[in-house]
Amino acid sequence: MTLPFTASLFDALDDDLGAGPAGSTQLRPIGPAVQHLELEDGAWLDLVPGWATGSDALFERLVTEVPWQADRRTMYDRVVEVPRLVSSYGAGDSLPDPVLATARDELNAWYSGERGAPDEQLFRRAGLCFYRTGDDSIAWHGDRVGSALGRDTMVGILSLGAPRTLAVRSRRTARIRRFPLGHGDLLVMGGSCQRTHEHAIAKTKKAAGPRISVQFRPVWPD
Ligand SMILES: O=C(O)CCC(=O)C(=O)O
Repeated sequence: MTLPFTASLFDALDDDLGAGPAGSTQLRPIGPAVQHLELEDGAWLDLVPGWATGSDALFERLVTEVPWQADRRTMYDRVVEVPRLVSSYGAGDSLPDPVLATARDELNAWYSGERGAPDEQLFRRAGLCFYRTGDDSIAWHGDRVGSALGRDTMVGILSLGAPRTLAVRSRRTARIRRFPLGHGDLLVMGGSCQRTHEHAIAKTKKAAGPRISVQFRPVWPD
């Protein structure tokens, strides 16, 4: 797959941040860098800007090696085409790159240790989404488990490639908060977020290069 993506376009930005050797992804310790934000009604977000550094090569491997497929999902009782590509990995599946397994393990170590997250909320599945241009997007939604099963759950998102804005909207107050996610940024949605809030990546007319979102989720019963 050929993309308008220049290697080292983003990693050059890491230089000032003391990143590791060129070409190897490093994950910063979450604790000293995490910004915690309480939203309405028991929802919260954690943000770690620049969590993964040196990720250009990882991005390129994912673009070319992941078996991307068209995305469809049920929204408002209809199955609709979602303009982006996806790939899913269940519990026990190997992830498409060892860096992603390390990322999942580091997230689980932090959230089970420092934050005392129960085992059932730890990350065991992963979904990858590929936004090819600013025309690719996902409409407002809460993740099915949180919305349909009425459970608190965590969803961890590692954003790679071109920056895109993830918007989070309270279902009760309609307040919208916008989080620009850049190359290597981590955002974790937790508490009631999937039930009491919705999130979306809107289309953008600003030139947007390709972006991959890696989402880590727990496993819940259907
Ligand atoms: O692209 C993102 O970071 C968010 C994706 C998302 O909300 C979803 O696939 O459910």
